[in-house]
Amino acid sequence: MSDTTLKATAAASGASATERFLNDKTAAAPARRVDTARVDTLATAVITAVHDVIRSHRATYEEYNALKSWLISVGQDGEWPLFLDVWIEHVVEEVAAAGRQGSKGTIEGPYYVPGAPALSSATTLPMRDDEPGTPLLFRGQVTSADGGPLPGALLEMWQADDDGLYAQFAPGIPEWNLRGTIVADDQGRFAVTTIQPAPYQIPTDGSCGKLIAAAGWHPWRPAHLHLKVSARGHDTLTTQLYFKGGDYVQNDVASAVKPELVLNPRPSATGGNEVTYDFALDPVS
Ligand code: MBD
Ligand code: FE
Repeated sequence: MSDTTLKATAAASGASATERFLNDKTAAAPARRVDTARVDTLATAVITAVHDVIRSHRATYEEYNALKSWLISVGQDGEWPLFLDVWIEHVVEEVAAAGRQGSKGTIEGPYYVPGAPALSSATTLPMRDDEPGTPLLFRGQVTSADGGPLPGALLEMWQADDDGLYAQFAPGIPEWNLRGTIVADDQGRFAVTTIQPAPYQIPTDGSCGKLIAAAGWHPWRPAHLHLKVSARGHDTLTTQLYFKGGDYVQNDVASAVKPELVLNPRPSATGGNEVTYDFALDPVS
């Protein structure tokens, strides 16, 4: 991939992710409804934790000013959604999912867009005529945690392409490419043809990329499929699925891999790969 492509991607994806979050009524609006006592508790705990780091590591004015510059640039680049979802969200998800009976989930990340085109239960995700990548037939069943099928369950899917880029966040990709809302059949079953995504690289020219380079970390997430699985009377499951043996499955920069989320596709008779994966949703408590 050329440098020009990467540069365009950092600027475009940061601004688009910020705009997408601010327009998300369910995610962005509750900020105004967190009560005073909780804000006091949480804000005091965060500030105190920072004080402790400064004292225990003898942080200098030079380091304090480097932090100040960097925090300002994260906002200027529109990379707060990326920063938070890569380094913080996995712990929020861990706390939120404690006590769940059904399938494991993981972080949503910055690139979900609601309202992807509706597709039938046996379908192909929207893609270009010459979409690069290994074809993947992904099928399974959505049930309630007790095993009962959930007819008409919805599977919202989104993923990167074979260059690791997401439609709506990277330039030059058709809207809704590799995004769709699959309506499961009367047994909760689905069969989706797609292509296997490539690993995702945090843009190297934005603030998050600069932090990664400055700290000597790597900027990669393993290849993954994103899903939100929902059905009436059940909690929506936000998850990601990875590919066994793939690069960065053992060292995801976003710490979002769990053993239950790793697929092991096998070659299919029609060329490409196929894999079965079932989802169990918790009834609303
Ligand atoms: C991604 O594609 C992603 O899924 C997350 C969590 C963070 C950055 C990019
Ligand atoms: Fe992703």
